[in-house]
Amino acid sequence: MSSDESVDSEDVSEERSAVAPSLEALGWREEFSRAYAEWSIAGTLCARVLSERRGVLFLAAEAGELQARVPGRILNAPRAEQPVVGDWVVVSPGEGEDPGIVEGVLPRQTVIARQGAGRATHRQTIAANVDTVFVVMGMDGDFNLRRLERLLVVAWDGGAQPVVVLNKLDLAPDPEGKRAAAEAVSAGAPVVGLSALEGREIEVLDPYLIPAQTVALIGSSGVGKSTLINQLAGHEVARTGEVRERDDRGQHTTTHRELLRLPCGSLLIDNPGIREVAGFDAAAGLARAFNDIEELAAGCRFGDCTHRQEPGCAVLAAVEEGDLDASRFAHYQELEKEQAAQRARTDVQARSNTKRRWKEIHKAMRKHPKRRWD
Ligand SMILES: Nc1nc2c(ncn2[C@@H]2O[C@H](COP(=O)(O)OP(=O)(O)O)[C@@H](O)[C@H]2O)c(=O)[nH]1
Ligand SMILES: [Mg+2]
Ligand SMILES: [Zn+2]
Repeated sequence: MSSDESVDSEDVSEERSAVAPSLEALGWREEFSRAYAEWSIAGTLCARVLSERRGVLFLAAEAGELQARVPGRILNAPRAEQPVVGDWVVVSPGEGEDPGIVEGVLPRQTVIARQGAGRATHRQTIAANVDTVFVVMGMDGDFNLRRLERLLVVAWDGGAQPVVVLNKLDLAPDPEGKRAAAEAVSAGAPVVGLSALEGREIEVLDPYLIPAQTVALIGSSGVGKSTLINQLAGHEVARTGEVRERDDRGQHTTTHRELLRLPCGSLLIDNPGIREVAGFDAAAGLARAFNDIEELAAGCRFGDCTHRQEPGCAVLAAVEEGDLDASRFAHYQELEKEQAAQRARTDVQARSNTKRRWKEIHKAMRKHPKRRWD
């Protein structure tokens, strides 16, 4: 990253904090008011998380932007309880320039979650309070219907409404064909095509860019999420391209915001953590993303039909007759298997947690033999 670019992002943040938006403009809702009313810590305020770096949050509040530290009590809590971009947090502000202290996270309306990396069994929330998810995919070599299905499962599972954004229209030899193919697997989610780089057809997003509503962009690296955000913002607010994103990690990017407010008042989340969304346990999202198959399954002769070889299977019949695409069905089965495996791993982990807790209790009992535990 060249030095003038980092200056650029400084300028942007200053501009933004000069005009402090109301909490409503930042996405505040009635539900948060109700949750906050239960907090009895005097002198606290509510703020929205713009980004998070090593236990320090960059926040937007009614009085402007501020920073706050996440205390050990919260850092040591289960991962799902830790603040992420888009969250609303309760903060005790610091004196003068000192960062504030995060007291807690208000209950989330929606989430974008993925399964933890490697053998981790916990779900990792990567963004919160998202109304709309732009599922971004390139119409170039990146175009992949199976990946699209997977991303739609993730979007729906967290409670947000997905919109499929097919980018790189300028590189697509057959954009209408791509669009039709995407529509066939999108289970009712709108599908739009545009070129973020050229700004072509960008206005197709207007209906989804609503003031005070939050849009998160998900999709593989390189599909043009940051380019799209810059195009919508009208100037460079997000870093684009592989090389610079890698630079990002090595440098002090304290002014980098993942949640941005567009001139139209809509809120956008460009989170590097949302790039890869792998292996998950997302039953609700799976059912929604493949509602065509779930509907067919209602017509199977047996209630517990696995759609493999049972007589009277309506799903297999649909594949046979060409009403259901065989590769879509195969992918559905694959995701279902993945999910069952994930659930089994989670169960094992839950059992060992219980065992560990009891061990600790027994140890404590030995230490305090006179204490009553009933
Ligand atoms: N041809 C073309 N290239 C694009 C388009 N949108 C983005 N790109 C390029 O794709 C690369 C990755 O874009 P970036 O926005 O960083 O992707 P991200 O990883 O999803 O944030 C960059 O080189 C962009 O210039 C587009 O609509 N058309
Ligand atoms: Mg990017
Ligand atoms: Zn069946």
